[in-house]
Amino acid sequence: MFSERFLTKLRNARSIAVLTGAGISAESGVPTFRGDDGIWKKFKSEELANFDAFIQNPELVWEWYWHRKQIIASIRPNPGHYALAEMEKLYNCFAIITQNIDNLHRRAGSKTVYELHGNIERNYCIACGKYFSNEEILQSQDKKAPRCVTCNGLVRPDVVWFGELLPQDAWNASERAAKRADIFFSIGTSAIVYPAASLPEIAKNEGAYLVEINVEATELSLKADEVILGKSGEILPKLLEAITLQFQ
Ligand code: BV8
Ligand code: ZN
Repeated sequence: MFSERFLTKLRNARSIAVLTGAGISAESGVPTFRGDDGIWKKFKSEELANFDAFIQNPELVWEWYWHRKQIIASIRPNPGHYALAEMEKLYNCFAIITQNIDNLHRRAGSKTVYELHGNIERNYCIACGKYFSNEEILQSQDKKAPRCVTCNGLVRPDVVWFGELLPQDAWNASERAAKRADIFFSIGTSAIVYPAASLPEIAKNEGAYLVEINVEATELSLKADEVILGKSGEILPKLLEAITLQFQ
């Protein structure tokens, strides 16, 4: 399944960076954004994942996020998340850079995880910045548009919306990881949302071996050194096995 060239790279790699998108969580039951069952289908991202839409219609945006919070609360990591958590133990320098907000990499045991687009399990007040867990906002009188207990400001999910800057430390750490990677994986992402989608090229420009794992070709496929077509939940356990054999 894996080329000799790739297996040699895996044996000699010192540093690995992995960019993941919605596709790695698809087999856990989390709908992707742009696939046939894509959650953008029902709603247009412009209507929902941006600050103005939130101010104009917090109830509608919250309806969408409660729907996703429910899905994410009911699912578990899949073999792809677990395989990456095991792979991390085999390399000195291993970072997961995720666009996902579902917290599944941490729940699978991955230690170094940079969340570029936030985390749906956290929420904060847009007026005073106070953080709230999902449990805390469930106490809120008005669940449809939860308010801050301290200053009565609107509470929002702690995710990065379109037109918003990514969290500075997560971005800086991800850029550093991409620049020093010997192998850069792009897994389960359509690679069209920037600036996250610029990381594979940043890595490649610094000499990384670029590997894409996806069920179909993407904007990135032509630039990749290795394109492995298939489900990440099936491919990653096989990749872990191949790497483990390399180190025996
Ligand atoms: C910013 C969080 C700047 C919220 C999300 C024109 C050109 C270039 C850029 C722009 C432009 N116009 C606007 C921009 C900027 C914009 C952008 O990139 N837009 C795109 C759509 C063109 N970016 C931004 O706005 C970013 N901020 O640029 O700020 C700035 C500068 C100065 C001052 C102020 C601001 C912020 C972007 C973050 C948006 N937030 N999500 C939420 O989740 O609710 S984006 C959303 O898309 C998710 O985070 C998601 O992760 C991300 C990317 O999608 P994917 O993860 O790739 O998911 P998708 O469904 O697309 O693909 C799934 C893939 O998996 C598919 O390829 C499929 O084949 C594959 N797959 C499916 N099943 C499997 C599988 N693969 C393997 N195994 C399987 N089983
Ligand atoms: Zn407040």
